[in-house]
Amino acid sequence: MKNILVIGSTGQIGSELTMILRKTHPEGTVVAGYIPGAEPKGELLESGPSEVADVRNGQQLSDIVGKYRIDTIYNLAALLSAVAERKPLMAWDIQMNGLLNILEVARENGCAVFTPSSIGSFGPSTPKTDTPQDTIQRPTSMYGVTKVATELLSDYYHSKYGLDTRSVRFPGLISYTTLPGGGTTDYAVEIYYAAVKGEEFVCPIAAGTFMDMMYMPDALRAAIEIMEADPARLIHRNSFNIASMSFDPEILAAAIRKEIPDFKMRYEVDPVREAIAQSWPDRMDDSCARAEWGWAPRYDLETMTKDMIVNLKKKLQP
Ligand code: AKB
Repeated sequence: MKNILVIGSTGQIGSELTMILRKTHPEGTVVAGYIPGAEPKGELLESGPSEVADVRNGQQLSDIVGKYRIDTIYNLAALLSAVAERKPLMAWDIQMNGLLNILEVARENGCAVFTPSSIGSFGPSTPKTDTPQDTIQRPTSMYGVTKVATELLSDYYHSKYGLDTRSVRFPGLISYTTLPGGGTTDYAVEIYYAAVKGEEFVCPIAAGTFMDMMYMPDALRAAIEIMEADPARLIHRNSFNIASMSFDPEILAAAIRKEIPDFKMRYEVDPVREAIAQSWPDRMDDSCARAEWGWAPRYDLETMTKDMIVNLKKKLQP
């Protein structure tokens, strides 16, 4: 990786990934791709070039790839699961037509492509615990449908054209930098903001509903390490299960109470998000990622919670 285009650079993952790539690849150029209305600001804007990169505009992507001699594309453009249920056609347009544009531009220019998949690519007929790498994928949400299709299309471009496509199935991602927008797992971020502000948290996910989750530093490392992995070792490509922790709202609240003992939570379950969460695995088996490219998480619930609270206290102080 030398010259990299991050599409969706101002989102929850992109805003942090772009900055890390700029620091770790000082010899190259890391272009922050964004859509109008979500312009980069501050350090993200000042530390390198940025360009409007709408995945629905193939010519625009082709121009950026040519201008900066891009060799690697991180495609982080997506409507998350709860929003995709409200806007299924737009989700399809961004996730599928957008991906096709990216893969075509990558094919013409020899770029490697990372397009994340998700725990959302699984469905109610998938084994819920120790979800295998290769298993039933029959999701019932539009987000999940696009994620399975993303995996298949990315693998197709690899086998048909030799394109270097690789990716991971992200769990719910937790960070203190940029808020997620419209996912089923967002509660696991919002709960920390409420706790640090001293507010009661109203939880949209039911007690007893487990999902895989991951702290953002581990997720960013995974996104970089999979793209730098020795291709000769990769049996799989799109996409690898990666896991680090699994909890329900009760376990998360208990972990927060170890740091903030008077934290309070009550439930107002959102039926849309709860139904999606119920259809996802409780915990994935990530042994293929461990064996094929050395994946290992560094954070667990306790260390993540301590770090989230310390950093949110700094961020939210008046
Ligand atoms: C969502 O909740 O939609 C995402 C995901 C798990 O892919 N965070």
